[in-house]
Amino acid sequence: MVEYDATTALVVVDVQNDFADPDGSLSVPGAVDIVAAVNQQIAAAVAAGAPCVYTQDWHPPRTPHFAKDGGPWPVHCVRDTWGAELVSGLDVVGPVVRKGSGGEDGYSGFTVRDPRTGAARPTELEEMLRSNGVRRVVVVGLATDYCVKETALDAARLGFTTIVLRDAVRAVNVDAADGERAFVAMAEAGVTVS
Ligand code: VGL
Ligand code: ZN
Repeated sequence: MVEYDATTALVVVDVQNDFADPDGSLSVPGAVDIVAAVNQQIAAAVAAGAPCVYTQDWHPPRTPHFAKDGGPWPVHCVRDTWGAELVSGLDVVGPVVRKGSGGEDGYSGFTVRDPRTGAARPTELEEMLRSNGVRRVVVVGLATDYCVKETALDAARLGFTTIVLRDAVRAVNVDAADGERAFVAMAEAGVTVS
């Protein structure tokens, strides 16, 4: 069990219908099973006075992120649709950072990337954490091999002590080993995978 305190933030990544619901358009295998584990972490964080922040993939109807517009993914998490909503069973007790709303590839909660030029731009997440005195970040949610990985790598790069909880994340696994590879990549970058 992770110890939370006021300098630790829980970052809940993309626990949205399109990823977490079996009827979602980019349904992540086993994702429904993590909601209870994520809520447990939220309760522990709240009890210790640790801030909880949520990210939300928030795409326009057309973006080079989607296969129909030249990208890799089925249409998912289109802004203001059911698929983009955080799952109804998730305890939402803090601010939500939306990413990808300008058509960017929004994998990390900390930075979004223009899919054509590759140019990166920060979201409000880092400033939100720093202004609250956060030095340590616990990352949970979806998906291990994309947004969880990129968010954790960015957190470590930005100097936060970073922890990812295996029991509270799940992978898309386009290739069956992608989730495990993501854990290795995160660990190599100094993230504690526990
Ligand atoms: C994600 C693929 C495309 C994620 C977002 O939240 O991990 N994956 N967009
Ligand atoms: Zn997306």
